[in-house]
Amino acid sequence: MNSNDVINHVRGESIFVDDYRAPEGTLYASVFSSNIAHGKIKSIKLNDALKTEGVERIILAKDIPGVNQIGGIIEDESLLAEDSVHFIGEPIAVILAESKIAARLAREKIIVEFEELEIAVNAKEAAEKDLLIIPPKTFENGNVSDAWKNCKTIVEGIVESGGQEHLYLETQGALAIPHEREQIKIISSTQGPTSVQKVASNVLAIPMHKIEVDVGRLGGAFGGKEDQATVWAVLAALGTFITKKPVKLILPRGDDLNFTGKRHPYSSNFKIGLSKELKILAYEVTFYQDAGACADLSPAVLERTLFHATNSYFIPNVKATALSCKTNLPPNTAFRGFGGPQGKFVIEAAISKTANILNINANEIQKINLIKDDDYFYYGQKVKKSKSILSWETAISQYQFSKLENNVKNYNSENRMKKKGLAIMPICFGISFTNSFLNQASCLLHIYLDGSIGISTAAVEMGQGVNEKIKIIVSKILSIGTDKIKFESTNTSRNSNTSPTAASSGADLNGNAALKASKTLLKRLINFISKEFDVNKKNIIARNGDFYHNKNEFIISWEELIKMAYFKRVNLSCHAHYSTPKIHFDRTINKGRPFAYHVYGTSISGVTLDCIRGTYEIDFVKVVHDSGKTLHQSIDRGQIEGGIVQGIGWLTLEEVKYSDTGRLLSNTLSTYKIPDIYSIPKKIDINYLESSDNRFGPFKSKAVGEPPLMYGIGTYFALINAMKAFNKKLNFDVSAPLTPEKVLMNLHNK
Ligand code: LUZ
Ligand code: MOS
Repeated sequence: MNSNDVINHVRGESIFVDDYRAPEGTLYASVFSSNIAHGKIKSIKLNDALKTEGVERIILAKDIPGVNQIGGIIEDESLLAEDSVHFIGEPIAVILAESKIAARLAREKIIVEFEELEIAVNAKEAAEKDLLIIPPKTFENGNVSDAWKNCKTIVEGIVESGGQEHLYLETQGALAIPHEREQIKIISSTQGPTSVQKVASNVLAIPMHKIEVDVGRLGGAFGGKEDQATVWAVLAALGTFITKKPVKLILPRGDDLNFTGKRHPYSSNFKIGLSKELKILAYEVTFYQDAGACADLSPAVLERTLFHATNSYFIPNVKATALSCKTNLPPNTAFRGFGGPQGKFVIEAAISKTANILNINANEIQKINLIKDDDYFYYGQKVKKSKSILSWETAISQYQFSKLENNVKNYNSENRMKKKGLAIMPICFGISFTNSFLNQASCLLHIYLDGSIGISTAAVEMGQGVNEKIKIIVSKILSIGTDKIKFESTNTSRNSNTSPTAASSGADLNGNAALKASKTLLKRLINFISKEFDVNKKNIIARNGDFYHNKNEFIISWEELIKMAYFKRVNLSCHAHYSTPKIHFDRTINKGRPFAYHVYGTSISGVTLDCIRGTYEIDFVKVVHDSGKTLHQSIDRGQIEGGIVQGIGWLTLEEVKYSDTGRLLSNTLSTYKIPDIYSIPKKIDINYLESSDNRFGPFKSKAVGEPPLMYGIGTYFALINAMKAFNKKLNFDVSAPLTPEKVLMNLHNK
């Protein structure tokens, strides 16, 4: 977020989709959805609803002119249910009315008769019934079955991790506006404008060039708008296509919570084997992913779980299998980390359980297994410029770990009903979309007559500060102030065929495209100066908006140069495209080099547990983070702090609960608890481990969006360690989230 954004956000002046003033004649949409989790639709009665005052039209599946299909990876999801429904919240009808109230009132009057069918509401149950989204996937290296006999210690266990609600401040929504000749402009709160454009084109049976998707900014997304913003945008466009009127569709918070998918819950079985020296020799794991009722992004999420199954550790023999299980819940989707956190949580649980059995600290196992340069990740990528050991050792010394350990020991021997716990969490996260083709971006840069600049990239600003980072890049190349640069909205007419802003790579990909565009323009301008002023272009430099020759001989100011270049008919615009070099992955053998690079880091979490109440406080999270050369320290700090808190929330407080009939129970903010000012860590220390060896990031920066979320995993194990200090017989197959209720039940378990 740039400083202008901060001020405008605080003043409430920033424009989100619902803030666009509705054009005259706008219709408001309300979505009627299934209230059973699986069944056949026997009849739909609209009569009473249609009679509601102000209702213009109710749209059903049969009104769709093109294909009734929105599935991105697999075509298994209809826009509007036709004959059957597969989860509670599946859209069936869209009411269009003159006011929001009228649309909502009419919705109450729609009557649908169902014939209910059997449902599955958890992953392992679905797997037993063979309800899979795709065939099981296995990544393998070495030979686990041979390795067990060399292991001194073998430990098996089960690990559960729960879902997580994105809870972006701005709910899902879109405004569709008709133009002449069947053209439609969609203003959407989406991370993926091109997905919206493509799906709308299929659903409306019109070519993509007739649909313009525009994204100003999002009030948060966290992956929840990577794929799942599309349905609402396309429903609005469908309403516009049919009525020829503008349609605004904004989900009220309750609908948003009930209708949309979340982070995937996982249930996993592991087996880990260690040598006498605590080297992990073999690791076998099976992940059961709860995909919900349709594929959505689940196969890609599943794959990232496999990529991150070994976290920051080198393990010579690994067999990891993952099943994407089809349940009757809203389709689960991208969420910061994209399956990576679920994979890392299991290996950390395996290490924690093993340490408990061996009566040692988990960090003794963690430390000697950290991956280092010239090792290979088990999917075949060679390790280069690893910061795993460096960040670990820096954290240990910088934060005086042995002193922290002694504090805990002393506190625990002096207090009977209060216990402290400590844990270290190393992270290692691969940067790039795992589908190589998505790693591309573009930028359109205009220099206007007065020297001001307008820039538009494929990146979507969602509060993560990508636009400010790109401004810094352009300003550095052109040597002009960021105040001269304005960011345009993300728009499919300016940048086409865009990848979603996701996978932590928005600033890398779009920043590199902007870097290319600015360099091209700078070169053009320098050539122009060289010709006009008859000076050697090698001796021309740009500095603070002016151009100099031989270091200090002033030639011309930026403004004068631009004016002059215009009159001499120099092209002052540039469009550039960037694609990440050297990445590939072969899915026939599941080996390759899928990631441009990895982001590493180490955190130390400390907690204090009240063993009478089961409540806890997080005393601190201390981090050494592999930041490369950061483009903007406070933006990166915001990402790291937010990631830590969101990771802690996922594993401690946040409990997504469905009933046996597939109904979301935690569907309000009084029943779904996210971290607040009282439950966040008392202290977050961040030490940037700077380096300048990342040639894939603009100006040697590194991606920062997702990796810090996984520091939160350390806090979970700090809690486990505090519980262990109280109850030596603690059952280690406990699952996340570790809510105070769950802590209390387990603390006093014999
Ligand atoms: N989306 C995607 C992602 O399509 N592929 C990825 O690898 C990914 N990773 C993180 C977040 N979104
Ligand atoms: Mo994301 S989970 O990078 O949208």
